[in-house]
Amino acid sequence: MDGAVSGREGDRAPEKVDVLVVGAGLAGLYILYCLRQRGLSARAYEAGSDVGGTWYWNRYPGARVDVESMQYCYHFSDELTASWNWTERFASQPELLRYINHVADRFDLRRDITFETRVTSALFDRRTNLWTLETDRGDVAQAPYCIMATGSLSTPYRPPFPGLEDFRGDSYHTAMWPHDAVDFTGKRVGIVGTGSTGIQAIPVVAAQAKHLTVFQRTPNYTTPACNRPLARDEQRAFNEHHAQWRDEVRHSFAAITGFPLPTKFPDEDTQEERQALLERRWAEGGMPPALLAIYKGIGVDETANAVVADFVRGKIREIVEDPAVAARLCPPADLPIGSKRPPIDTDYYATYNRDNVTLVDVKRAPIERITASGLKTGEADYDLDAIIFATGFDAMTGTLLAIDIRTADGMTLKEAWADGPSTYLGLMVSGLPNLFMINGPGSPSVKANMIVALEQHTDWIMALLDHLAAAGFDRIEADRLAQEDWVDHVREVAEATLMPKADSWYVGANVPGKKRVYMPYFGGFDRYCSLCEAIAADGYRGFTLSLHGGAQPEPQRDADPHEASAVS
Ligand code: N01
Repeated sequence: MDGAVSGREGDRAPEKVDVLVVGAGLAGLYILYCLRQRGLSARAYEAGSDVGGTWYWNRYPGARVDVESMQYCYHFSDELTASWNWTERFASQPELLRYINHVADRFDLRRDITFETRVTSALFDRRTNLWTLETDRGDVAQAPYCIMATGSLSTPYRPPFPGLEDFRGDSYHTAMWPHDAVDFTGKRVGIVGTGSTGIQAIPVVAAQAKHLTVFQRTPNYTTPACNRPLARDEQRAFNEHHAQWRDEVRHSFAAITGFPLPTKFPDEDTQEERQALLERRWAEGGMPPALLAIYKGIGVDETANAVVADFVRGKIREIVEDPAVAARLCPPADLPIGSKRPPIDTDYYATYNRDNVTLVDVKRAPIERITASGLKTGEADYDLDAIIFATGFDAMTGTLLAIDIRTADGMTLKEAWADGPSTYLGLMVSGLPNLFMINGPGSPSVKANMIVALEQHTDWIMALLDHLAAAGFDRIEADRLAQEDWVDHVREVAEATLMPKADSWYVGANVPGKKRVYMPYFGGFDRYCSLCEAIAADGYRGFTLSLHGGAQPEPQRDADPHEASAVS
């Protein structure tokens, strides 16, 4: 890789830098940019052979973003914004990857990244105040600070169906898609999974394959993306108001704008008014809140939620010609809309009207095994030439826990998270000084526009590094009690909503044995930003700042953090 510098030649001393970064996706690149601006040295490690993270790995047919392209990009530089024109309302994966490469080139970021290298361990020594990273290729690097920019959905999950090694056809996981185009022409293809990924891939694969069999366990609600080409004028108008947009987005619930906020509860409208409004929003399509934020209360009240859920079920029955298939596609009444990640689609339900598409219910008759010629459920054998696993990720914690993160005095992340992830603000873990997470569990992360969220996290960390340097400190640690308060707050916020009801990856239910904890912070991006700002302004309340060794810490805050709860 051009410009990549490796620390791996022979047994030489560890590479020493100011900050270590794990991951060169959208977060890792922005961190490198910010560190460079400050004159701080960095080494980033990236498992892929190039930049891009999610958009590097997820190359499956139909992959595209579901936040409008103009919003789903960096916003730290007006010049950068002006240097790029999106071609579609919702950009496709190839365009997103071109954009990310454009950013890496423009700011010459690759020279701090070691590619095709996976970090295997991270060890903090309190005596030296250094993190030491080791990689699967023998690199060793040290720095006082380490930032995990490892992504929320970066460890693919494939259920351990027996027999995959016997399969004579080709198999794919959507998050490890080959770089060369895959041609399904003339093939009998099976796809397992109808989450956001399956819903995007199914219409595209169906249009190419001889036959597509969809193995669905839980039917999903999806609404029309209404994707379309983006006019230059729209981009120009957006760019002209970029500063204003940045301010608006900071005060928004999910770090996106562009849909009317609800003003009424559903029962404040008549049945006819509700139907007319829902029809209008369905026809306009767009980002998930276009329909999910149509009325107040949809996220917290089952009756309000059912107004939208029933409407979508009605649409499924309207679009899908075979009533038995439509019934199979309708999500059950006890699955609130929005409690699983709400996808948006292009022709998803209509795809089931094609003669070459079959929908198989694997809730009723689960997949038993992969066979030499295809796949076997409790009811039938299916002959297939290719199987696509759109079965998701070990989300939010999987990638961090795959790295052996520990301190020399015996604290390990694995043990700390045995009962589910505990963090302070989704930024740090008590007991692991100077280690930061971007979009970690306990932060808005996957419940917000991820790029706006990663910029906010990175900016907060950069301001903190400036503060530490100016104040003569070199260590920060989250206080245990502040962390406990935060974990309680994250749980209470989620429990006041319908969100934890679904067996979703948000609660880890998709990975057998994973502790059930609602992982993202669902209190709103706006509220979260205000809290982060207030905590920093209050001398980093809930954190202990110190100078290692020598003169002992003048903790900025060592009183019982319950006194001034971080979340008050
Ligand atoms: O993964 P998922 P995904 N037998 O976990 C099924 C982001 N994303 O890759 O629902 C049979 O949602 C599982 O069934 P069930 C987005 O945040 C964004 O689709 O558990 N089926 C489900 O249908 C998204 O939420 C974009 O019953 C099995 C599917 O596999 C996240 O990535 C696009 C099974 C997994 O769905 C993950 O989405 C794509 C089994 N043993 C993704 N195990 C955009 O920006 C699992 N399944 C648009």
